[in-house]
Amino acid sequence: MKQNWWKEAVVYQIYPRSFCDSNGDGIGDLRGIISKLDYLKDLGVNVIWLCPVYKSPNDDNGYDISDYYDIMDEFGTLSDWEEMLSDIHKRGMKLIMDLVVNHSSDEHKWFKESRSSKNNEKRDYYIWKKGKDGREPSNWTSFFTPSAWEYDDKTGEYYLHLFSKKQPDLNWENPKLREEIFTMMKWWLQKGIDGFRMDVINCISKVEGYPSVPSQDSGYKWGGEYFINGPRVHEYLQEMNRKVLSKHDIMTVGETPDVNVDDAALYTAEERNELNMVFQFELMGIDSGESGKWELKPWKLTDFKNIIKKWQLGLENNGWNSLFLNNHDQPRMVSRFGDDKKYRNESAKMLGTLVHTLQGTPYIYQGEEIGMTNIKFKSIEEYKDIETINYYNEVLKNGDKDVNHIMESIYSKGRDNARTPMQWNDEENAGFTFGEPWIKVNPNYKEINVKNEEEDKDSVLNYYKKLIKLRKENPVLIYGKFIPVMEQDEEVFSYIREMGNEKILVILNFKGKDVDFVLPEGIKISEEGLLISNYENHDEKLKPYEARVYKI
Ligand code: ISL
Ligand code: CA
Repeated sequence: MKQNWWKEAVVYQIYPRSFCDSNGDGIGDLRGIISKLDYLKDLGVNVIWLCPVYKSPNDDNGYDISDYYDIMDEFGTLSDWEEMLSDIHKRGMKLIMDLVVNHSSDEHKWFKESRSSKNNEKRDYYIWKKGKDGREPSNWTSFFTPSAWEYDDKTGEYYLHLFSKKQPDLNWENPKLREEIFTMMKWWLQKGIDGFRMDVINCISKVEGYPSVPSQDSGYKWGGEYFINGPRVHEYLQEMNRKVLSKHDIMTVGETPDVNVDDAALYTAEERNELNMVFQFELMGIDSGESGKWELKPWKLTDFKNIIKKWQLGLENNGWNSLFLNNHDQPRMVSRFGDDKKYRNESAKMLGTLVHTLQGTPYIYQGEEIGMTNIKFKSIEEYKDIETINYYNEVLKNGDKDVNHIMESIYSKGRDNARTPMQWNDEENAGFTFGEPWIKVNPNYKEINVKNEEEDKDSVLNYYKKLIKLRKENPVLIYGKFIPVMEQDEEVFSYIREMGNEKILVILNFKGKDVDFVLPEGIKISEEGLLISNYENHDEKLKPYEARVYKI
């Protein structure tokens, strides 16, 4: 298998608004990040993925960009950004920026021109359509709002927005718009960045005419079949690669909701000259019901294992996997897939062991490395995320659920779970800010914080440092073949990683109780072969959430 630096890297995702506030306005910023680069270097990460820091009205916390060439006021200045990049490079780390080009903010100058008149030269930078019978051009729902179309009475037409109405979709059919995007990407690459994470990049091509989803009623319907992995998406990405990406030794990861393994191979197979890897959300959907993430559904370990096996084998020699169980849109993994009460320490370590012993590039989301957990705010007023607030208001308006039911979904799946401030120490506001934080700090910061965990040899943090080091020292964990074992076991996830005559066996107990496990025949384990574990001593049984990694 071809070796690349981005296959061997461990990536750390920073959500800047919640990472570290340097000036007391309660909002994280670039100078705050600069002050924590030694912490990241010491953790052992190689690449930082920085969520959007461009100018934005923050309708969707920076995923609504009003100027791609400047830094959001709350985060600092372009010279702060340049100092941060140089400090990152000085420490031998790399920086990838978040590229949000499926849509811009409605406050972007392009949109202001586009909406000003039908014959403005930038009209077709966005997607405008007449209504039909006094209604939206099609019955698509958006990710965040009932309709994906917003009426603009200035010119009497609707514009498309797959997300909030302040996030109008850019029209990738327009070659002039594509050139504008490529020019902007080159400008950032000239500044020395090391790649991009590309926001919902598989949504940029829509089916001609934006047709309605066939339906008997007048309600809004999910139209993903008309804009996910659309007709020209690969053409656009190959053009982007030819004109921009191929000229640099960079890393690219596409965020591609709803892709399956076969689609993913089309985006990431090396000879396709598109992207290096994608984020898939099949695993992230395992506990969602038919109607989507807010419908809570129990999950089975065998389903969890089968999804991972499918992606490990599906992209072997045919692309590359990204590996994550957390990000700024997902609940905290220890609360979702582990136990954030009795066995928080053990289950956070066990889940971290999974992510760092599979084939692919591991992504650590800020706070995951200290076992941060979900949050339960007392009232909806304390929630900040537009997706959550829109959901709450929509469901309340439709009256089909009571408030407690709605709050249960928000506690379990709301994105603010991942956006409470990073917990640095046990001082006020967890050392995140000396001002009033933009969102409440999780009250468990008193015991869950970087300072405590740096001083505790058995902390999640110190385990993560060992995990990252283990991966560096064992290329078989990066490049080795994935071979599942004990596949039908509903309690234990176990697999072998093999490369040449190197063999490593991983055993993970996903349950909060002692479980038996029977090794496949022919496999012998020994204490001297043990590479890492979240328990000191090892019996025949596995202890609650016990993880073991053996050389065999
Ligand atoms: O958030 C989700 C589920 O709760 C996802 O559906 C998510 O909205 C989708 O994967 C797209 O996410 C990306 O684009 C959004 C932005 O809100 C997310 O933060 C970003 O990760 C629009 O830019
Ligand atoms: Ca600040």
